[in-house]
Amino acid sequence: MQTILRSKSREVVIDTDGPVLIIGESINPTRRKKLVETLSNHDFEFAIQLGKSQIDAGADILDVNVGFPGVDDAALLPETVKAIQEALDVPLCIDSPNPKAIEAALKVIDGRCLINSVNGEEKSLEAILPLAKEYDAAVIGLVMDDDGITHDPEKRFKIAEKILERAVKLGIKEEDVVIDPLAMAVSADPNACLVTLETIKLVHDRLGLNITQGASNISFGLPNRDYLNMAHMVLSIWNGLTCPIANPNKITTMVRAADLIRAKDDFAMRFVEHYQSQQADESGK
Ligand code: THG
Repeated sequence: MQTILRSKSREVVIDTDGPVLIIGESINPTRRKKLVETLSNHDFEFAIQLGKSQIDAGADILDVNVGFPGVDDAALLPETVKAIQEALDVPLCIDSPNPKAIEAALKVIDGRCLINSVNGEEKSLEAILPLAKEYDAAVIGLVMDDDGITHDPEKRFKIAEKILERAVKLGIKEEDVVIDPLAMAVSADPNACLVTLETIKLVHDRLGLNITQGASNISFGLPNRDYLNMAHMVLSIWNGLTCPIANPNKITTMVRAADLIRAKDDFAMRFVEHYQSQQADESGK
């Protein structure tokens, strides 16, 4: 199954049979005061810089989230999208809980983006899926619904199936639905990661869709978070994760290693290329 995204001049294919692609998470004001300050002043240089450094570190797609308290994201998200796509030639993943902000961003997108996100709530399905259809975008489906978040993988799978059915009914192609199985803190619930891993496997085996996931949710409240995130990420990749939302500075080497081990990187080309590009960056510093 192939989800095809485009920027001004490049096409990026998220392929269930291919290597893992990385959606760079860093254009997100969570714990980035400087991003809040600069975006509030309609100064996009810092956001562009964050995008560029993620591309250099291995990001294939950039998540763009401008959510912070008091923001008018229906105005700021399209403005940010315009500035980023003028400077950088990678497809975008537009990340907002506000359908008005999503629609405003879709209006200015150059190419074909990923909407982040719809979920199984009736209100969300009705607001977001018609936008994906109208503006020819792919869409991430979060497996939660009007009853909240379930801890039963079969129930999470059912929500994924519902989102897919509703999308297909509107004329959205099934390859344009990317499922997020939800990753929760393992410090709060010992089964949290297992539920996510099993959901990934069910969606992969039964629906064959592309699968995304935030990299760092599982490790809240614990030390050595990067290692925990990486262990979870490798197991998720083995079960069918194809496009994590993560910090490429932290996960690209591990992703390349996992791809090589899974025979998705003939003659270790991508693994070695990444190593060499990191060496070049080091000596250039
Ligand atoms: N699923 C989907 N979309 C999502 C998430 C998800 N979007 C938002 C979030 N979760 C993923 N994005 C981020 C962005 C920033 C951070 C975490 C997740 C963050 N960064 C820290 C910082 O910058 O200090 C830590 C960075 C790091 O560990 O490298 O907190 O789950 N569909």
